[in-house]
Amino acid sequence: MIKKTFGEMLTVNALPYQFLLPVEHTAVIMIDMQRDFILPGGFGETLGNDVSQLTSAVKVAHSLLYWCRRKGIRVIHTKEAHAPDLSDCPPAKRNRGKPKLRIGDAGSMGRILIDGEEGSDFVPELSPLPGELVIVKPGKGAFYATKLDQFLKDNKITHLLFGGVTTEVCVQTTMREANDRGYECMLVEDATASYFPAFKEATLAMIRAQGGIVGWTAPLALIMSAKSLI
Ligand code: TIU
Repeated sequence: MIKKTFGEMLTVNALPYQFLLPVEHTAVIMIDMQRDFILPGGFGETLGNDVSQLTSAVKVAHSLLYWCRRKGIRVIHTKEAHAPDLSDCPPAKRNRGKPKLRIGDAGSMGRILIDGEEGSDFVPELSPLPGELVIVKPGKGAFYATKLDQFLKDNKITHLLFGGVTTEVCVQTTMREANDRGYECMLVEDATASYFPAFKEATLAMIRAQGGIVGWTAPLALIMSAKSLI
């Protein structure tokens, strides 16, 4: 009877304490696993970053997506990318800093951070499957100027798992806003990465401090070995 009402509930030994995961009401949001951030020649490298820092998260993110698909957990992918005419790119974003190439300039994987270009596409290991939602976002957060919140509400999603890059920029911005919007959020520790390992560790600590002020964190192995309550 309970099972019919609530469906399967997993208990994850997360930090700062146990995370209850209602399988039917959970989605995983994989943030910006694009060539522009992960491979040489893209946006991340033009900003002066060592993109090799992100490679270890790709394999774990792949395992996370396949575990979610097997469980029937809905998979959502986001990509940070702009329209070819840059109409959705604020000048403040394009003009910031002294990158080698700016957003919209021609690079070795096409125009930097432009939707439809090779660099804006996902790394092959993390390509969406047919039917999975892809949110194209002009900002760091996945709620700003997108239909993400409406989609989650339409599908009765209350709990979110997060992976992707980079931990302290697009992942953290999205997770903080999801938390404000009332979603129960857990970041999968080894399915996310930063160009700055210390920033990743600080972000994980910030999220779970103060009794889980932004949410929970757990490595993928603890999620995959979670016991079912019912
Ligand atoms: N630069 C950096 O760390 N990240 C971004 O610009 N976007 C995302 O995090 N996706």
